[in-house]
Formats: sequence, C-alpha cells, structure tokens
Amino acid sequence: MSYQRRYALVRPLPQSFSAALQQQPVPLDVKLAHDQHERYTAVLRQLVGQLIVVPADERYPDSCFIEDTAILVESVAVIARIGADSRRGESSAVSSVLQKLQQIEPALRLHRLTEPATLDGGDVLQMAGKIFVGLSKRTNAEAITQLKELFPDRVVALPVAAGLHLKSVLSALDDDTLLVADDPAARSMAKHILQALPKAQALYLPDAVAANVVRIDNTVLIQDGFPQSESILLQAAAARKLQVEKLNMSELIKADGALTCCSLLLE
Ligand code: CIR
Repeated sequence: MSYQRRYALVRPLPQSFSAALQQQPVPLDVKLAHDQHERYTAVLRQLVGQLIVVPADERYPDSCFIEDTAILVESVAVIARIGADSRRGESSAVSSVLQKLQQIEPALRLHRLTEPATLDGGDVLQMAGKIFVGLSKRTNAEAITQLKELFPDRVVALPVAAGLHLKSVLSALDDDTLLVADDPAARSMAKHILQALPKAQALYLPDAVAANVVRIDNTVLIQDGFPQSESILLQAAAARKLQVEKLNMSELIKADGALTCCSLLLE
C-alpha cells in the first residue's frame, strides 16, 4: 500500500497532563486521557507510512498537543514559538526529530519563527493552497508577518473570535468543505475563509468540538460522542466516499485539545 501522508508525528501524553492548561479548570483523568491518546495513535499508525513518536517530556504537561509546535507546509517545516510560556520549550524536541528526518528526506526544509513572534499550530488552517492564520491569545501579528515572508501570497490572517485556537471551531473536510461550529463567532471567522476561497462551502455543526476533524487520504477522524454532529459528518463522508474513524477524546477536550492537535502530518 502506498500512502500520500508519509509521516505523522505524535508525542505521548505525560503523567504531568493533570496540570495541562485549561480555559475552564476541571479535574483531568490522566489514565483515561492516556488511553484515548493511545487509541488515536494506533489509528494514525494504520493510516500513514511512518508514525514518528517524539519522546514524552514530563516537564511539559501539554506536550501531547504536538500540533502547536510546528507547521508543515509541503516540504517546509516552520518551528513555532508557542504562545504560552509554560509550553514554549515543547518545540525543541520536535525540531530535533525533524532535523534527523532531513537525513532521509533531504527535501525537507526547516525554518524557525523568531521572537517576538508567537504562534500555536492550532491557529493555522491549510485549505486549498491557502494558509489561514488566526490572530488569537496565542498567535500574534509578528508571526503572521514572518509567515508571509516564507509563503508569499498564501497567508490569510483573521481574528479568532471564539475558542482557544482557530481550529477549535473549524477545520477542512476537503479543499471545498469547511466544517464550522454553528455559532455566531465561528460563523464570522468562517466568513473570512470563505471569502478567500470562493469555491468552498461551509458545513455547520451543532457541537463546536466536532468541527475539528483530521483528514488523512480517504479517511476522516471524527469525535465520538456528539450524535447530532456525527450524523451530519457521516452523511458528508459518505457523499465523498470517505472512511470514518470515531475517536472519543473527552479527557483531552477538557484541556482544550481536539483531534488535529495531537499530530503533525507531513506529506
Ligand atoms: C493549551 O492550552 O495550550 C492546551 N491545553 C491545549 C492545546 C490544544 N492545541 C490545539 O488544539 N492545537
């Protein structure tokens, strides 16, 4: 079998996850979170050519949310400067792993966002060749300036009006279909994206967290436990002949994580 998605990076959940950042503090069940993350990892392993596991690091309770550490655009990796102070060190292990990967993938190029830029990968949506970047509590205008230098004509900035990150309330099912939480703030964010992509349409979902899916080749990973959104997603997947994998990430959701946040995908 040949895969289009050749690599995925994941980072195991540390025991210190109980101290993960939360917008609304509620107790976290670390064992359950661990099991949910393991299942996510197992599903991903089936879908990509090679799953790369970045070593866990107890110093960083949020480090399983590896998406925030870098942006991968075709063969370019941009190492992020994460917005939250407690998380900033998470990027260096990911950067080392990508540097090692360059030995077998010489086309892979690495760039680094530099101070005063801050950016979380969760604020970056790639869709139909564009790179949408949310200005949020974590991602600032300087990061957008630096990204525009790296990817001229591709970067579109928009304000994050709801949720922690841009992708907390939306994601791409494919190049023409934007999944969006059905609330006014998410709709206003989606408007910016749809203006830049005239061919794209929005599909609104009643559960914000369900609007974050991972698409890998002909499979889409969706959240388990949101039946109304699920039936809309199942219909959309069937219309596109996509396989669906349902994953229950309830404990990671309590720490504001969704599906995209637990991996980095490299073509
Ligand atoms: C944080 O606040 O940074 C983490 N607790 C959650 C990060 C989730 N990341 C993502 O959705 N890309």
